[in-house]
Amino acid sequence: MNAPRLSDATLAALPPAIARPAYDRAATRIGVVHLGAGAFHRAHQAVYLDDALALDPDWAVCAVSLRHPDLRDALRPQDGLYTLAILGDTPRLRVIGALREVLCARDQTAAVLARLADPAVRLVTLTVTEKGYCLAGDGLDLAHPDIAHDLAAPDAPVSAIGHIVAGLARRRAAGHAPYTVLSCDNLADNGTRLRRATLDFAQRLDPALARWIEAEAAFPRSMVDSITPASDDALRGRVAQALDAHDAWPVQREPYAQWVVEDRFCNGRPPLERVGVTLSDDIAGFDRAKLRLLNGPHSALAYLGLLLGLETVADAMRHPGLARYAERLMREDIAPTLDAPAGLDLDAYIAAILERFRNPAIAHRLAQIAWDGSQKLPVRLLGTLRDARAAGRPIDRLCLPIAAWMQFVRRQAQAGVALADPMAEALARIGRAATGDAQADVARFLALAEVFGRADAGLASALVEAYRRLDAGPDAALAAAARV
Ligand code: CS2
Repeated sequence: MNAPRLSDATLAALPPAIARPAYDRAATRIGVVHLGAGAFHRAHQAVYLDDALALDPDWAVCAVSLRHPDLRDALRPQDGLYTLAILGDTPRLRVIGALREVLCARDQTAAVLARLADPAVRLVTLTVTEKGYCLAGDGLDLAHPDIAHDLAAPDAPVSAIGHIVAGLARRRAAGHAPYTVLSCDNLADNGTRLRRATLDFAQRLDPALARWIEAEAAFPRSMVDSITPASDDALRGRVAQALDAHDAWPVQREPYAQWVVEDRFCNGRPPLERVGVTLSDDIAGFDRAKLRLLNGPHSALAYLGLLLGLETVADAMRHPGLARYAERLMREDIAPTLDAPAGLDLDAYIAAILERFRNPAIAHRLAQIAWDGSQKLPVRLLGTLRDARAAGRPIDRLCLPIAAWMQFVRRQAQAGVALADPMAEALARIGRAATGDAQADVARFLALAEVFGRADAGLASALVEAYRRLDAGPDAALAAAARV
């Protein structure tokens, strides 16, 4: 009770076991604007940049939430400081100082655009999740309401793309160099797709601006990895006790963290290679391996685990049938679709991921991973499924998590529970209409071209079979899949 608030003024008084910034915060300058200031950014990129600030003071972060003021309001009284709990065998707590400014774009548009225009800012990073890119096919979804809004009102943007272009337009007008735009989301070819979307937007606005961006700006691709469960009461309690100070919004993650970045920056960069970031040319190999072998099985565990009444990833890995299924899926169905980049041993990579999933020190809720299935399944599982079919391999095991997602949607919709998904409305309609007639239910889902593209009869019948099996009982369905 009445514990002091974590802030610059109280930092020195924290117990010695709490790690803290190894540099003078006041001497740092904001060189990075981050769009999408969620827990993942604060547990991952901000931590690398916190290390980088001890080597070069030019890369402090202005973290921007696009919509919600909560983070700004929580961190403002804390001077942007927050605690990261690293949860492995021995939990460690560390106060991160990299965020020198936290803004909410919705009510601070002018401040955000001024920051983006500031020549001291040389890097814009993003974690806005799959849906934040407003993509349709290979390019930008011009019909997306946020994009339509930003094209009509480019000086009052709401989307990430609208902000990126508004900032670049201001810099060009002022004769400043552009910034590098670095996507840190779980999307294959994230930088390439972001570049395409940015150019599509700029082209509609001003073709000369688009040409300038195309020639001068850089959009490196990156792969990010660290399991970051949402902050919960257990974390807040742990942090309050250890700090003897109040932190309104700590974050948590596992000890493992990886960041692989394509070394294509247009306006300088932080000393990333000195703080554990891998700079690589073969980013596609890494990002495909991670999306398919970690995120794919994660989503599979989520939908199948929820149907089994389980709560966390560690619980799912304690369910013998589900754990066995996940491992077979990874080794026999997913790994054969990958060309491992030099230096990546797929067997060891799979073993390490399974070990991370089993981590008993974190409670990673399956319900969190189940969000946004319509956006996640195409990048995580449907590409693997397509490749497996093209190679003539069996697809029964791969169809199970897709059918489990359909069953999950059906169950939520029929229980009247709102889905966290940008396609929630369409999904709820499909879920409510489901009757248990597998053929008809699956056909309604497959009609979602945004998710499935053009699904053919072969895929449909494999999914119908998986859907039917799950209806008869997820345990039996898993046992059958593990036997195939
Ligand atoms: C998870 C990811 O929530 C999810 O969908 O699959 O956030 C996953 O934990 C990270 O990508 C790990 O790097």
